[in-house]
Amino acid sequence: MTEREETLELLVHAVRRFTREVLLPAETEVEETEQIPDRVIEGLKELGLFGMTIPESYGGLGLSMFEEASLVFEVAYAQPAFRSYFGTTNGVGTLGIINFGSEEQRQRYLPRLATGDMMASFCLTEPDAGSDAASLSTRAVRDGDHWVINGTKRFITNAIHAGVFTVFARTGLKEAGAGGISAFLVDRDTPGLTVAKPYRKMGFAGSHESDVIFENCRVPASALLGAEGTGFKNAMRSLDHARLHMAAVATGMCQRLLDEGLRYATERRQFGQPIANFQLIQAMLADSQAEAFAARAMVEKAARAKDAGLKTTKEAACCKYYATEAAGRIADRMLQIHGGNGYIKEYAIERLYRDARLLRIYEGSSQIMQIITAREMVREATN
Ligand code: COS
Repeated sequence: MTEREETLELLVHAVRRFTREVLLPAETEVEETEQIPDRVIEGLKELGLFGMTIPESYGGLGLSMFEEASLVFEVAYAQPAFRSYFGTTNGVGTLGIINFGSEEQRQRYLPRLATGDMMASFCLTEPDAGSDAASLSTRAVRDGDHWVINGTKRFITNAIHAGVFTVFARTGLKEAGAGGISAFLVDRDTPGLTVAKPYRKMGFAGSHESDVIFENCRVPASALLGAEGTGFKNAMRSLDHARLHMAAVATGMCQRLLDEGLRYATERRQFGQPIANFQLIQAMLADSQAEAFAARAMVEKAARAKDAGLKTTKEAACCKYYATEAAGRIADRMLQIHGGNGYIKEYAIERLYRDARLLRIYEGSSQIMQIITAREMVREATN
């Protein structure tokens, strides 16, 4: 085993222990209060999880995709709001700064993001631009050595906590489509930036999503992230990474759902024996185990390919599609195993079932993952 592999093993064990000892016991509290307790946030910071993707030279852990996925499998065993809390800071909210930011921008943000002292959000989605992200209508107009941003962003995770927002806005003509979109780093305290009250949701209690409104929000020319007109492509590159991360989240959740169902099936007795003895229950367990195993194997293989420098747009879309759909099917089967008890709030499965539903929608719906996969297949076949 290399030194790096040994360090990863230690980290995985530390995160597993934290998940079992701190996160799982806090789940009910988070569901009731809709807040992540301070002791949990401190623990996440101590483990360095806000800086998983940030290079060590800026204070982060500098993990490879495989290493990141290995930690995410563990932390996503607990309800997904915990992972969401640091997810945007080492994911879409920060990847753009790491990959396309100037040295000045990196120095300005990354060290604080790596420690969790500052959080980051990613502002792409709009009320009328969801799956069709390139149709966004937020505008940035050049005014001397400033840009003036106007528009509304929707469902922005961690907006109420974020210190910096990566904002996608149209700087070119509408006809320029994706090529007319640029990205900006906007500080939280910039006049003209307003964060609305978080939405009330079906699940994911403790994860906060809000609208972010820009009204004549003036940012300096130095806030432009990457070259003018490259914002959309850069967003897609960040999403390629984030979708693999999200597939790892779904994989962690598959394991948790499976464990909840298996525990219940071995403890619950009907017809004089544990229901796990019945073949129709076993079929649900076996199908779910096979899918959880496949999801993990897919994520690990795609992560290794990404670390080897290969383009993994298709693989990331396949993984996100498969792992999140598997989590949905497993959640449904495990709730079925719980019978009437699965429908009441005393059992974690009721909550996890609602949480799992979002995985197939956010960071690109299953239908968008199918489209990306098929487009890449056609492109490869015809090029
Ligand atoms: N990496 C690099 N470049 C990419 C890319 C990727 N993964 N995906 C697209 N691009 C480039 C394309 O090559 C194209 O550039 P050229 O014009 O130079 O060829 C440009 O970006 C536009 O791409 P495309 O034509 O594929 O854009 P579309 O508008 O057809 O749609 C989808 C692209 C549907 C894939 C995109 O809008 C999408 O991902 N939608 C879902 C958005 C989403 O996930 N939202 C969740 C919230 S954000 S957390």
